[in-house]
Amino acid sequence: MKNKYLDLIEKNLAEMLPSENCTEANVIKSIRYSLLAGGKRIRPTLLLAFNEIFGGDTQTALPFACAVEMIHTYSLIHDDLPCMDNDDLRRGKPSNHVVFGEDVALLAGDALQSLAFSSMLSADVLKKSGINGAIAAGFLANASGATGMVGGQVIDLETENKNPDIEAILEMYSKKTGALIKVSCEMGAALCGVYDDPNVKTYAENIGLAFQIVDDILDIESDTQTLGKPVGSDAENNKVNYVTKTGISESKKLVEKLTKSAIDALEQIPADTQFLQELAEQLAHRIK
Ligand code: GRG
Repeated sequence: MKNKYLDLIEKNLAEMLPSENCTEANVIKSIRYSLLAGGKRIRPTLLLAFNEIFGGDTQTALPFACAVEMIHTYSLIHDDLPCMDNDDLRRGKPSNHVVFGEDVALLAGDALQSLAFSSMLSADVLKKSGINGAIAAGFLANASGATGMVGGQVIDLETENKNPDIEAILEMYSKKTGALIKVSCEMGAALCGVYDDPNVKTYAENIGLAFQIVDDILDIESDTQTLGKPVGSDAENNKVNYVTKTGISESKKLVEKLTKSAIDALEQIPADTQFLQELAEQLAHRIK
């Protein structure tokens, strides 16, 4: 299935970056290097697809979709730093800190986070999105912070060299990876005034968990060239994950179960959800 939103996302991400024609050009080059390095653009796609099924306007939703991708890219830049996973390859290119140095990479991540929020909360954007836009931005702030994505990363760091049980691993996944995926779906709906829809929540939570388990499987079964990032990094960092704990076959079974639950939830939404159904299947069976 072709991602019908991909070109729009790429074009808008490029347009939202500040010009390099200034004294702080180096950090903007560093941001551009990672933000425009490809990537599957899953999170902005989810946001735009949910926005569409609830009757939203894609142009109005685009700054929000790009903001989620900015937060995701900042998390990848920081995740690769020597103080975190210390990975030197990302999206098929040397990691940001390898090219720009740790100091600029750290600041590029910080600046991406600010840019995400200024992109959603500018007067022009809020004039179109109204209160729903401000609410969606608030959702993203919560999901990416200490009780969401960053919190999940902290739990992940603290479980190195430990043996967390399956429940603890899944809780960590639901924050580290799941929070941003879930909020992408919720923001798309919220921009249309749809908050707390149980079917959106079920779809989002299930594909979020499945996404991280597939990531763990690929870390074992795939290779660096296909993934564009190093494989085997969990084993190298002495991290137990769902796959090392339960095995590949059990993990694949859980991915299928989660994907089915996600699709069942979508079927409860009275709209054309075919794209999102196919996306869930595609993510479960992705090769990168
Ligand atoms: C504040 C110093 C500091 C660090 C924070 C927040 C954080 C570091 C890390 C977030 C945790 C994280 C990076 C989780 C990984 C989630 C994941 C599976 C990422 C890969 O996503 P894809 O496959 O990547 O969508 P592409 O490249 O396709 O966008």
